[in-house]
This record gives sequence, structure tokens and C-alpha cells, in this order.
Amino acid sequence: MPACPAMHKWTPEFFKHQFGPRQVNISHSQRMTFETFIDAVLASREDAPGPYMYRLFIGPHLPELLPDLEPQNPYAFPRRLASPLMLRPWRRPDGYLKLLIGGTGGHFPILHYDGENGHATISEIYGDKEFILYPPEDSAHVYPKSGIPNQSLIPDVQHPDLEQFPLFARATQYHTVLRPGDMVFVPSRWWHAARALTPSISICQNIFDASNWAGYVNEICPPVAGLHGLKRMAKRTYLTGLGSILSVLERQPRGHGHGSLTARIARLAPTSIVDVGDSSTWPVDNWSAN
Ligand SMILES: O=C(O)CCC(=O)C(=O)O
Ligand SMILES: [Fe+2]
Repeated sequence: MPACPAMHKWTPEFFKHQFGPRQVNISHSQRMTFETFIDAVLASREDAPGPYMYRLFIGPHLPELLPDLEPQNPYAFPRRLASPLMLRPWRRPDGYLKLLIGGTGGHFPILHYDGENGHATISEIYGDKEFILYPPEDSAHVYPKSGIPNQSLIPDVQHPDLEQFPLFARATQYHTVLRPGDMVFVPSRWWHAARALTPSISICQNIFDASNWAGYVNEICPPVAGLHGLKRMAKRTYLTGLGSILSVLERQPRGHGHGSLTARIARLAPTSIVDVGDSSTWPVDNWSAN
């Protein structure tokens, strides 16, 4: 498979020069210019880690970067989120690409599993990053926060306080180092954490298909009582029915010609970016759910 342009183009300096004065989301609470952010990334050290960007969606916020990622990684395509049959606030035809950038020692803030029962892929573009996983069976050993069950209370999984978190000693850690061109697939509900070993740039994507759909519907539309419950029930019924229809369509032959029946089916139930068609027609006004 040919490498996308990002593999030889994206460096911390590229982002600084290309987008220097642009204000961007770094985390849930931090926003700063790319210039300030990249300077902090390059100054980051093991003993004084700098900021780590994990809240910047490329489609709505830096769409000029999308061509750098083509051809997109077929194994990271968000599948059902890209279907035009998907409810609008959750539709992600642009690939649901999230940019992750950190300097040496910078890290994703917390051991967690992704919300909405999503599978995830993290593809490394520049630099090296340590990636750690724990299986769902270890959930009781990683001390989920009460009220936020997909986030662990353990602040640093590489140096845990075993007096405070004794059950963590029983958890099985899977460990890898991602280098440019590597991708890790994180199945739904697998706990994970990441730490940059050098300045690091990667892409994260969430995937939804038949294997995690029921859990997805339960998470975005949990049943509720009362009048609200009726609206919720209608949404659940739609999404559950959509899942059944997409399961059938996804098994049909794929066709990419214009107007053919197989091409139209492929567009309704896309399993790769090729099925989606002309990217210039993608809606960009549908990001409220984030
Ligand atoms: O920083 C990373 O590589 C992990 C990102 C991640 O897990 C997420 O965005 O949910
Ligand atoms: Fe994650």
C-alpha cells in the first residue's frame, strides 16, 4: 500500500510553520496557538512533560490536512459512522480522524477505554510512542472511577502505587512501541494509555461495525423512563433496525462504478473510504456531538 503524504511531510516544524497563529484545541480544557503548542512539544522532557494534543478533529478543524492522509488506512475506516443512513449528529463521513501530538514524556492523560463502545486505531506518523493495553477482563483491577467507568483512577500505570491500588498487580499488561507506519488496533472496552518517547504525531480513529453496534446503541441511547423515554425509544429502534440493515448490506458485493446498484449499496454501507465517494460533498456542520 502506498504511503500517504503525511508520512514524509508531517513533523512538529511543519505544523508550526503551516498553522502557527491558529488557535486549536489541545485537550478538553486547553486551547492555544499551534506555534505555542509546538514550542512546548519540542521543549517537553521525561522529567518535565509538555502538553499532549488529543482533542483536534481534522475534518472540521483542519480539513486542508485531509489530502495528506490519502489513501486512508483501510483498516481504520469508521465504517457505520460514515453511512448516510446514520443519524446526522453522529455521522462521520470524513473518517473521524483525530490528531494526536506530544513531545518526549508527553502522554494521553489517563488509562481509559473509548466511549460509545468504539474500537479504535492509532496510526503513528512521526516519532515513537509507547502504547499500553489491558483487556476488559482486568476492569476490576484498574480501579474505574465511580460515575466515569471508562476512566481509571490510577494516575501513572508505569509507576503505580500498589499500596493504594493493590489489585492492579493482577492486571495483564500488553505493551508495544509504535514507530512511523505502525498501527495498533484497540478492540472496544480494552483499556489503553500512550506516552510519547520522542516528539510524536499520530492519528486516532474510532470504528463501528456489526461487532460493537449493540453496545454502541446502548451507550448513546440508554433507555430512560417518562416522556423523554418515548423519543429515546424511537432513536433506539431506528439505530437497532439500521444495524440489522447495514449487517445485510455490508455483506453484499462492493462496486465502485457510478450509479451501479453495487456502488449505491456500498455508499449506504461503506466499509472503506473508497465507498464514500467524492469527499468534497461531505457535510461539515455535524460536529455538535463532540
Ligand atoms: O494518545 C494516544 O495514542 C491514545 C489516544 C486515545 O486513546 C484516544 O484518543 O482515545
Ligand atoms: Fe482511547
